[in-house]
Amino acid sequence: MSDGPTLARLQAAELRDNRDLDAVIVGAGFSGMYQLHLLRDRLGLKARVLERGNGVGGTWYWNRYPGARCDSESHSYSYYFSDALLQEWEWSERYPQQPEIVRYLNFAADKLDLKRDIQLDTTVTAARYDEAANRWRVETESGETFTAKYLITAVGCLSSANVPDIPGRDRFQGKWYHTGQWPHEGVDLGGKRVGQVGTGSTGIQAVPVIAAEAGHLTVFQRTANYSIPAQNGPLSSEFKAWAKKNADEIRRTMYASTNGHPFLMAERNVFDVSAEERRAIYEKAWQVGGLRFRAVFQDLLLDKAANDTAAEFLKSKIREIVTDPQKAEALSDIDHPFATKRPPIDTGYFEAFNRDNVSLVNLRKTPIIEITEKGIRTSEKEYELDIIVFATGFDAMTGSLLKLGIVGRDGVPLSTAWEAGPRTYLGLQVAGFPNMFTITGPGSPSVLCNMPVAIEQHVEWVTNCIERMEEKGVERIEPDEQAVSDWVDHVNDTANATLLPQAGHSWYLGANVPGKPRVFMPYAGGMARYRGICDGIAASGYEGFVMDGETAGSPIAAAVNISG
Ligand code: N01
Repeated sequence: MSDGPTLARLQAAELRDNRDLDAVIVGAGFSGMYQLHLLRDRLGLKARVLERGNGVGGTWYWNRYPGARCDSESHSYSYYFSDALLQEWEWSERYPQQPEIVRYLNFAADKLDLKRDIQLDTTVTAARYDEAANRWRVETESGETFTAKYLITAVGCLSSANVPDIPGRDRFQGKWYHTGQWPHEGVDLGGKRVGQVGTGSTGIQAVPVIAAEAGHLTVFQRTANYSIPAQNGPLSSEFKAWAKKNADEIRRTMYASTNGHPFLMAERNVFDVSAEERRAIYEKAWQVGGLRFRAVFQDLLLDKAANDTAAEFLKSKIREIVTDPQKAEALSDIDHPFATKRPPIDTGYFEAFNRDNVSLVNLRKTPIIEITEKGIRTSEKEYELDIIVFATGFDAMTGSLLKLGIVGRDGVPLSTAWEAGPRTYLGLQVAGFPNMFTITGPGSPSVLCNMPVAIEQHVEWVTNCIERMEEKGVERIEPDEQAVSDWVDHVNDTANATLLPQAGHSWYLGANVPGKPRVFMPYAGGMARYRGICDGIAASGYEGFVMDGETAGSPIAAAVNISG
C-alpha cells in the first residue's frame, strides 16, 4: 500500500484537531484562497479556510450550467499578485469556460500549497463574536467549532441561489434545476422539452447551448435584455506570449481603469462625434465584442440621451438578427438604459431564436400563473416540459453573508444590523462586528469590477491592516458608526450620480428578491478611485476605524476626496 492515502488521512485528522486559529476564512474561491496565502505565508498566522463545496473554485465550483463562461477576458481573469502563476498558466480562449477556471484555481491552490489548510465539505452555520474572549466562535453543520481572532468572509457576491417561489413548483413531475446549483454529473437535455426562466447574463449564455441539445427550448422572458457578442475564440500563441511579456502593463491598465478590466474608458462623450461616426464606433465595438462596448464613450452611464444612442444601436442589432418579427419585438422591447443592469455578453443568443426548436414567451404580456405537474402555466396557456431551468439569479451580495448566521457584539445578528439594507465602511467592515472583514462586501466596487482585481485589492488591504494590528498589539478593529453612515451616503450619492439606479428591477438594488430592502449595493465610484480612498485611509492610520476602543487615524476626508 502506498503512503499517499495514509498521509492524506493523517493530514486531514490534524487539520480537524486544530481548531483554535488566528483567522477563519469562509469560502475557497479566488478571494479565500488568496487570503489564506497572505495570512499564512506572509504574516505567519494560523489560518484555515472552511468551504461548503467538495473542491476549490467558489462560484465556479457551483455554476456548471450549460454555457457557463466568464465575461472577463481570460488574460485579466487571473491572480496578478504572482508572476510565477501568470507565467506558468495558459488560458485557451478569449473568455475562459467554467471547467478551465476550476482547473486554474486548482493549479493555483497546488502551486501555493493551499489545500492542506482548506477544509472542504464544511458548511458554516453560525459565527458568533465572544466579546469577553475577543474571539469569533464559528460553528459548522457537522458540529465542529472553531475559534479565531479574525473572521474573514470570502463567500462571493453571487453564491446564494434565488429560486423563485412560483406556486406549484413542488408538484412538477419533471426535473428542475437552478443554474447556480447545477448537478456535477451534468443533465441530459437530449431531445427533452426544456423551459428556461430568466434572461440575465446566465440565461443568455445558456440559451444557445441548451437549444443545441434540447428537443425544444421555451424561453420565459420577464425583462428583455441587451447583449453584445462575446466574439469568443481560441487565443493565438502570439497573444499568449504578448500577455505574459506585458503582464506589468496589463496590471497597470486594470488598476487605472474604472472597472478593473484590461482596457480604459475612451475619453470622449457620445455627442462629441457625429451620428455617422457614432454608428461606426458602435459597429466596430460590436465586432470587437464583449464588455469593451461599454467603454467606447465615457458618458454612457451618466447621460440618458447619450445612453439612448447605444440602446437604440443594440436594439437595432436584435431586430436585424432575429427573423421572426414577433420574437424580435419582444426581445428588443427593453425597458432600462443600457448597462444599468450588468450587460450580458453572448455567443449566438439572439441567433438561437431563429432555430425551429426555440420559442419565446413574453411574461410581460402573459405572466406565469403557476407550475403544474406537466410544466409552466401562463395567463395564456400551459407549456408542457420535461425540465425547467431557473436562470433566475442570486440573492446577491448580502444573501451568502446572511446565511452564515453571523452574530456580533451584544448578540446583535447581522440580519438585524442590516434590516434596512447593508451598512458597511468601505464594504470591508461592519460596526458592531469587530475583527470581521468582508471581502468584496456590499459598499465596495465588487460586482462592478473585474472580480479578481477587486478581490486582490481587498485581500491585500485586509492583510496590511491585520499586519499593522499584530505589530502594534491591537486586539480589535471595527468601524465608527459615523464613518459607516458617511460611507453609505457616499455609496448612494455615487450611484445616484449615474443612471445605474434607473433599472428598478436590478439585483444591484436587491429588487430581484421579494422583501429585500432596496439599496444600491456596489460602490459605483470606480475601482481606481476606490483603491485611492482605501489606501488614503490606511495611510492616515485607519481613519474612520476604532481600534481597541480608540478612534484611529487622522482626519483625511479632504485628502481622499470621499465627498467630492
Ligand atoms: O441573474 P440575473 P444571472 N419569474 O438576476 C429573471 C454574474 N454572472 O444569474 O430582470 C420570471 O441577472 C429576471 O427577470 P427580471 C453577472 O454579474 C457572471 O443571469 O428580474 N423571471 C432575469 O431575467 C450577472 O449579472 C458571469 O425581470 C424571473 C433573470 O431571471 C449575475 O451573475 C456569467 C423571476 C435573472 O437575471 C447574475 O446573473 C453569468 C421570476 N420569478 C452571470 N425571477 C460571468 O461571466 C427572476 N427572473 C462572470
